[in-house]
Amino acid sequence: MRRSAYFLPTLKETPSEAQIVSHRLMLRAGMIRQASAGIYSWLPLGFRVLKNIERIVREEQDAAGCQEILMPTIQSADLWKQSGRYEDYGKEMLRIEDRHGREMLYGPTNEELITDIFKSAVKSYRDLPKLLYHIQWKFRDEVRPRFGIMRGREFLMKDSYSFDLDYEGAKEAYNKMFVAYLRTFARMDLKAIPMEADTGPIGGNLSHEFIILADTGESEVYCNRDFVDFDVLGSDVEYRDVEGLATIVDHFTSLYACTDEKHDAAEFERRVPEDRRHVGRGIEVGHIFYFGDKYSAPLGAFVTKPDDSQVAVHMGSYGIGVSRLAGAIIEASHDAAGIVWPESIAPFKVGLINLKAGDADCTRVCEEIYGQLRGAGIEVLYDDSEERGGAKFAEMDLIGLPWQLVVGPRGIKQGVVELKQRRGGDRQELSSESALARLTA
Ligand code: P5A
Repeated sequence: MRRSAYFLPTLKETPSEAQIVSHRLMLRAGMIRQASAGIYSWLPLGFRVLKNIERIVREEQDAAGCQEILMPTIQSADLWKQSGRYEDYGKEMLRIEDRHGREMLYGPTNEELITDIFKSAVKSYRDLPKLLYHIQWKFRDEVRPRFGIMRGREFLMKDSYSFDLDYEGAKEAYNKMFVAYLRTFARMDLKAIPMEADTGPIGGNLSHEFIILADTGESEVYCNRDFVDFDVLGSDVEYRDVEGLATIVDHFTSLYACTDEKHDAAEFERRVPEDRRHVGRGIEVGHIFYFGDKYSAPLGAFVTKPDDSQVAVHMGSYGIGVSRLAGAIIEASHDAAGIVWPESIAPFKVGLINLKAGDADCTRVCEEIYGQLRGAGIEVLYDDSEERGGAKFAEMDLIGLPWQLVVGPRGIKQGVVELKQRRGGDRQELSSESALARLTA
């Protein structure tokens, strides 16, 4: 992509309405624009990031055997009346009336709808287990939308739902998602700690929030520091290996980690040695629930068992805040100059800077490199604009691409270009061939 053609409305000034660094940087880097309170448009740079987050989430869900579907954003109120949540959800639910006077709503979550879909198709234990997910916009009329897309009213969620014959089956599904979540966040260079949590309006009695430690987070957390040392990407997970999954989950759940609602000061002191205790704040990027027959019983999702009796299926639901993750990753990875994207999430891998756009040699070398990078399938943002060098450097640092390749007249005379790594700031002068080899390796 050529910078001169790209829709990248970066801001020089720090927007005064933004209270936390990720919100400020997302606005300054031209990733999002507010449409109304808690509702945002995603501009090209931000949209690429959102798609990359989605891709990783999707790959890990698919690997765990979860099948993708797509449910609508607008739902009928009927199912919600059957589950009893139409009233319970209160003002957080956006209620809509259609032209025929029918009560509709903009879905804040999909337990009711998926249970209805499942019920119409599955009647026997033979068709279990099932794991389904979708990635869809949700609406919650939050009292205090804030921090940009972190706590929005409209936000993108990945939500999965599991259906099993009994508690043991449901716990296996829970463990699968637990491990898939550890892997998903690790691939984004995030350390997300599973913490025992309250279930709120979703319900049930077994639940973990996946939380990234950050001072700007909205959750208050208490945990054992030993979480920091576990490598979940070290080996591939075999999702059919029920024992193997349980071992990983047991390792995590044996360590103390709770959100404030579940925190018990006496137990914290008993279970965690003083030098391992961590008390702080964090950002909730995922939340998983087991709630048994809370929805299947009232909505009539029963299956026949081998002995021909009927049982309401055991269900769980598993959410990831896809749009919130864009902000969470920035909170976890930035410096004074701007965003520092992990490679897996970066909107482009390389920023190619032409230091003197009017110079024939600089432009020739840049065009050559640009063509070669694109030919090698590398995503590159080529700053071919007439701006000053200083402004180009500042903007590249702000938008946080992992690599910067700088081409200037002085270097060209010596046959070199400069390759800078955004994280850590390492710079190296080398031939354009060597730079290409590094980037395509
Ligand atoms: C689980 C999937 C649920 O809704 N039902 C389907 C369950 N869980 S949850 O914890 O309420 O939400 C799941 C994740 O969505 C993100 N999230 C938000 N992101 C941005 N703005 C919001 N207002 C918002 N509310 C929830 C969180 O990451 C949460 O873990």
